[in-house]
Amino acid sequence: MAKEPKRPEDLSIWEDAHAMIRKAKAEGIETAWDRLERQTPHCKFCELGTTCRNCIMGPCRISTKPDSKMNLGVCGADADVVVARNFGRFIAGGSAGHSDHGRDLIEVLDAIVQGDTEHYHISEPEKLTRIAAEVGIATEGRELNEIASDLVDECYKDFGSRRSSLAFLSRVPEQRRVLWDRVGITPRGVDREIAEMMHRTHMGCDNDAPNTLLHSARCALSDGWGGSMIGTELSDVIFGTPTPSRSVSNLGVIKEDKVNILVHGHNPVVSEMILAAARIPELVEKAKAAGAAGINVAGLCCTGNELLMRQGIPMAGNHLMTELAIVTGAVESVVVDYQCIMPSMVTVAQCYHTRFITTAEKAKFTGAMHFEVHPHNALEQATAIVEESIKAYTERDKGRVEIPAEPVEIMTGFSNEAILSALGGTLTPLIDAIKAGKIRGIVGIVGCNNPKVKQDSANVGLAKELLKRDILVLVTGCVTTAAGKAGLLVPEGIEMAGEGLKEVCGALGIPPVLHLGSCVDNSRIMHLCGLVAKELGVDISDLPVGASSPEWYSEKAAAIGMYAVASGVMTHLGLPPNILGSETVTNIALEGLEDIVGAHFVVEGDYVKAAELLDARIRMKRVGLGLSE
Ligand code: SF4
Ligand code: MSK
Repeated sequence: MAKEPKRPEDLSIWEDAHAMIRKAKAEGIETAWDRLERQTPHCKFCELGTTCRNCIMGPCRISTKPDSKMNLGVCGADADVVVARNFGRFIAGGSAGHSDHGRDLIEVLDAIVQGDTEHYHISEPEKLTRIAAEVGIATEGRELNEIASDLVDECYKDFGSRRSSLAFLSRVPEQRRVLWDRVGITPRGVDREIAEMMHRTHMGCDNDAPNTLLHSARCALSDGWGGSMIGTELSDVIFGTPTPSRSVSNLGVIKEDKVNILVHGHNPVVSEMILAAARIPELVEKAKAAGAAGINVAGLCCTGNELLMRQGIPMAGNHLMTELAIVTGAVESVVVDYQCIMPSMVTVAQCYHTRFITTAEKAKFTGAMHFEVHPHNALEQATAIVEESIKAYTERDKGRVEIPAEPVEIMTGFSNEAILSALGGTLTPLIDAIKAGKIRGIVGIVGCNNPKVKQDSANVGLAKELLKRDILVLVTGCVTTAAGKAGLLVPEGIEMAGEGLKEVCGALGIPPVLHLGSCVDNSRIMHLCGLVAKELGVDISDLPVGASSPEWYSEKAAAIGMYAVASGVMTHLGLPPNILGSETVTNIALEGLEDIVGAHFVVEGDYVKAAELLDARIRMKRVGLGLSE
């Protein structure tokens, strides 16, 4: 019997998504959910992580059945080796994504220092000087440009292989640094750890699964405390440190009477310029002359998060809303940089008047319009993109427009600096609230959507479960829009929190779920953990904290999970990585890492059970600190 097609209500918890899935179906447009159905069931070997394509004596499929004749690859690699190598390369891919993003920010700061750009500026001299001092650069009595130049050099050095440890490890508690040294996973250089992972996983190198896994931890640490952290900090220096502000979210932020430009990807370098161009009065006049009421820039995924955090622009949606946003028929252009951009969006855009515009030399899409953006031409290119979007508006088919929701209010902008300022300049009120049990613990819920999970059911469900237990929730990435749409990113959200959390957030006038930014901004959460641990004189693994990625899909999310665990934070994943074909690797991830780095992964698809596991961990850590459960 043919399988019943899934109803939109089974695919997502959101009405705006349901409406657009129906519209897409009616208009013959396919989405990720349709393609997932056709890809299911997936290859079992790949799901278990036991396929290897690392040389052409293969490809090999390693059977996990004990009596199989196929339990070794041609070279003799067994399931443990193959799974560990595949997982290592997966983590290296994620670390490379975040860190190459970080490098792009160094290049922009370098262009500012060299006078090679008129479009970007140092907008936070105080932060630049502060982080320069933090990494050991002399700042007293020096010109800002000299300090910036030295900071650029320091950051570039973090990518190379001349160092024994990264500059921002000064933010890591001493106990943890000693542990990393003892285990041999102190990250030395971002590019070095990534390149070494590729080397180790070449045929005939690291054929000891636990050893390969340790290097994946080192590789991920170079992302979390290196590439990502540089990305976050330099973005703040160039575009401003986020401060709390209000905005709105869901597909209702797309405006029927405006030229709608959606920015998508991760890096603020392009999207900030698009926003600047959209505010140029002559371009606004051009849009009006074309019959629109103005120009509306809204965000998707993490570049949206970057602009939301700093500029308060509205958020149209997260990962699984990206195709659906175009289906509204009211999007003039989707302007992308890189990462998490489904190639299918080119096709969806072609079904409408929508321009799909790429901007990065390293992320071109066949069939897209390409306006390459560099520091020296950024505003000119952004202006041309906005002009193209205005032209697209004149081609919009008004009969196909459907905007399915009213926007929901959200609050954003909780950088660590903003959190400290809300607390009166010191962590003491937060620590006191933790000690008193009003905030029993803190969990970062981060990451993506995955069509294998009903969209945002677990992202929102887990957040609500934790709030009830007086656990403060921090969000980044695509969980942001989920939490926002669920009403958790406004101060009124405290009604869904337990009494203690309600009291603390109510007194501060903040939401019970705080938005800390984009995927690279998970480094803010790591930094915050470091600050709290140092203040208490303990290791990060002693803190009543946890991490979770309930609906993750990407290599980058795995890298985030790995650096969280290696930093001492137990991390929940809603779906397993492709490692289950090796008992050794699975056992190390789920248990063994606890003995090595003081934290481990848990995999649990049921968000209520996941909340219980995180809660149990928090209880254990509280008792360890001599606090009430
Ligand atoms: Fe097969 Fe070994 Fe080559 Fe992998 S490295 S494809 S297991 S022969
Ligand atoms: S965009 S990595 S889908 S969070 Fe950062 Fe969202 Fe996950 Fe991409």
